Amino acid sequence: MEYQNLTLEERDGALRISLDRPEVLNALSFELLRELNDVLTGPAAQEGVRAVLLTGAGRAFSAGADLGSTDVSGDIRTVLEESYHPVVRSIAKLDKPVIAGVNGVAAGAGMSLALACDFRLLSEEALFTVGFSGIGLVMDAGCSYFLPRLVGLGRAMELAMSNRRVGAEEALAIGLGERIVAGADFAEEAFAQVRQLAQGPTLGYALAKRELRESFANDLDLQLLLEADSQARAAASHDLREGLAAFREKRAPRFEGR
Ligand code: LHQ
Repeated sequence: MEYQNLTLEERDGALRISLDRPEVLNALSFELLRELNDVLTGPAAQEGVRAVLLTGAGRAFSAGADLGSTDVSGDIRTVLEESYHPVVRSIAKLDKPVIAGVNGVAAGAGMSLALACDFRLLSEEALFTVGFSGIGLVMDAGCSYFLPRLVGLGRAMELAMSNRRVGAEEALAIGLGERIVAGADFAEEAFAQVRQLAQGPTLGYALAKRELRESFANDLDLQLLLEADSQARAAASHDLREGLAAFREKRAPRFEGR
């Protein structure tokens, strides 16, 4: 399928999805969101793809909802349920790492999208702003779910109410991002790191993703059961056998993701 608002590149088992409307800082139109969900449930879900990088073309990650085409005083519930929620759910459900490459500003629902990913690589130009309060809206598209889980309740409150801009260094310090990728070519360096991840034990990553994502809703007993179930599946994997063989033979493992 041809995409008008995204650029895809698949290399070494990793898929890079670039939001590609740089003239409006990759603002999220309905069409872009439809295409993004199509990729997340189609090409990204293929077995040969073992890690996904979501990033932005040009100088922004995403400036959030396309204020040119989104009627924010219209039926916003339906807009969210039909256009935004499928994308957030697809990222959570994808059984492989989905990494945000935050190359520039991530505002409003653009920030929500970055927070919905499994973790975030930051360029030195990364800039987060909750955005919503600047125009009289509230957090949506998962922001109020992920933000306090990442930075804690008090910081989430402060960021939501101040609407201030958080740069890469502070983002790293407070847990909005996990790694700064320095250097001139962020797009290539971040992709290289995600391609490295694509060589890992993908089934194990998928199980870990589920363990961690569900841990906030589970009590200790449920979480211990989930861990035991996950470990039983990991223990039956080809990659465990390969990992043990590589350890015995004192060589690097060649994981196949199964
Ligand atoms: C834009 C946008 C944009 C369209 C820049 N849309 N064109 C609401 C409704 C429904 C469901 C889902 O969720 C939501 C929540 C939201 O996401 S509401 C939107 C939240 N985002 C914002 O409030 C950010 C709005 N943008 C800005 O404040 C600035 O553009 C930032 C701080 C991101 C960047 O500033 P600058 O670097 O100075 O760039 P710029 O403002 O000059 O923008 C460049 C172009 O991009 C410009 O177009 P132009 O034709 O003048 O060159 C902007 O109009 C356009 N653009 N954001 N969200």
